[in-house]
Amino acid sequence: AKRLSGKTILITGASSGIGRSTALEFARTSPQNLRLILTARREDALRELRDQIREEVGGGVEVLPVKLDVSDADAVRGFVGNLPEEWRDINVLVNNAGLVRGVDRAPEIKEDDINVMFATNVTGLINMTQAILPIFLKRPEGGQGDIINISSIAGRESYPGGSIYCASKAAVKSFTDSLRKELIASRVRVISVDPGQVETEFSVVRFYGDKSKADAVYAGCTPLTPDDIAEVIVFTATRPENVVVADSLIFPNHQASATIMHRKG
Ligand code: NDP
Ligand code: 8X3
Repeated sequence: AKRLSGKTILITGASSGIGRSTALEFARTSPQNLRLILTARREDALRELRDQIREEVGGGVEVLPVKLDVSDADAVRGFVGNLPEEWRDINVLVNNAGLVRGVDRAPEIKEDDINVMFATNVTGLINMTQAILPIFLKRPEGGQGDIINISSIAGRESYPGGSIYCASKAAVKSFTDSLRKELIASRVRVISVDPGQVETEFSVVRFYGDKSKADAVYAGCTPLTPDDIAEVIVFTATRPENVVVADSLIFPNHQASATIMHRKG
């Protein structure tokens, strides 16, 4: 908690799932003297989360909900300039916003799904990083701050029906690895957190809102909860300054690869 004191944390995709849990976990870990900038397209959900954080930990954590579509390059470019002055000194960027759409295989993959996945998961994440990094680079010793990118097992191992999503997460992995090398002369920490199966709205989004198809993904399994991943994210951000948890792969106990799951019954 001491290591987070006075810091400003920016989380993308904080309206649901892993991003939402991460906001709560930061607040619980450092209930005094913390600022959270919570962003997503659904502003109502962000305001509800702000109220929940206030109720749980009190006023020691200040929360600023900001509507932001990471796939809107102009919005991302103007993002920092539109923040109130006292919120601009960001220390930790959690690039979590992301999504999967469909299970189609080439040549049937929908053009719109391809574009949305790349615009959000890849270009959105890169644009966010470029928008925030100048803030980090103004600090001493060549720059300071944490960039925590949420990739996936899908970025390490591709599977049929997931080619575009997997390619997008592999792109996140390559970008993250390059960035860590580019920033080697700074004190900026570049961190990759790669979850396996986590039950969130992820599969509901994948099946365009069809909850029964989403539920079937987790049949006979005990998936990770978003809180499980939030704990890892906050762990990486609370290590001593010289410790970089560069890369973590987190599975539920029944999972051993993108496609190898042990299902009960
Ligand atoms: P959820 O669908 O529950 O949450 C996704 C979040 O991303 C939402 O808050 C959503 O907010 C936000 N988001 C989506 N598109 C945009 C956009 N264009 N601009 C801003 N925010 C956006 O899924 P998860 O919590 O599971 O997903 C979080 C991250 O974790 C993603 O990057 C995902 O790829 C990754 N991941 C998930 C795994 C899983 O099994 N669930 C496994 C491995 C990685 P809103 O709709 O309000 O904009
Ligand atoms: C989500 C994990 O394997 O369902 O990133 O695509 S997977």
